[in-house]
Amino acid sequence: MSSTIKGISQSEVSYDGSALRVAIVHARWNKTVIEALVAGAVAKLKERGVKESNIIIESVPGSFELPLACSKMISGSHVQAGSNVTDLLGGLNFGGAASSRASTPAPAGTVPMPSQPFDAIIAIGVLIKGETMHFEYICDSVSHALMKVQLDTGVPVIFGVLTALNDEQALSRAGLGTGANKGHNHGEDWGLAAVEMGSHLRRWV
Ligand code: DLZ
Repeated sequence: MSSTIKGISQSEVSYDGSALRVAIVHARWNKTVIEALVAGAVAKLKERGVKESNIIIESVPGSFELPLACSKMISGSHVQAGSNVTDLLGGLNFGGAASSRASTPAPAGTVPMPSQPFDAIIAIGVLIKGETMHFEYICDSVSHALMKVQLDTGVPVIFGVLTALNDEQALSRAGLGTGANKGHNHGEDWGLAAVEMGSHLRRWV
């Protein structure tokens, strides 16, 4: 029996992601936790049928950069991945689950080909409180800005930003805690939320 009433109830509908195109934008701060969260999100996207070639992963330095990156990726998603975005990272390990990284800039003069816009975008960051007010300012501005991006663009932005008071909280929310605090990988929930919201959006427009 569960010891808490918290948490999402599973949808009665098993949403089909096979026609969806989903972007993941992740920050690079707190790499161990980020890797687990991105891997969890990718695993659930694939489980729901999203094609590997339709999962575009991009990175930015820190969580503060997530809103602009989401905004630009959404507005640029009418051009093919690889033609207008550059992978800022490379090198993170998503346990073999990594999908298309937009890593190859198009040759100069190439006319971008139209492609399917994103049905949803998952913004993943891990903010861990330090000694100053930095944490509060970034948590507040990033959450408001990500909400603004989704309302302004009409594309679901899944809020994958952990706002943890310490390392242990962050680790257990990625399923990386120890013993009874192992926790649950919230990245999996974000992958499912992206498929559900992307599917809704196709019905609602
Ligand atoms: C500067 C900073 C600090 C102190 N902590 C974090 C953090 O815990 N998580 C995170 O994603 N980013 C952090 N950053 C970086 C900022 O988000 C941002 O990248 C820089 O201030 C540059 O704009």
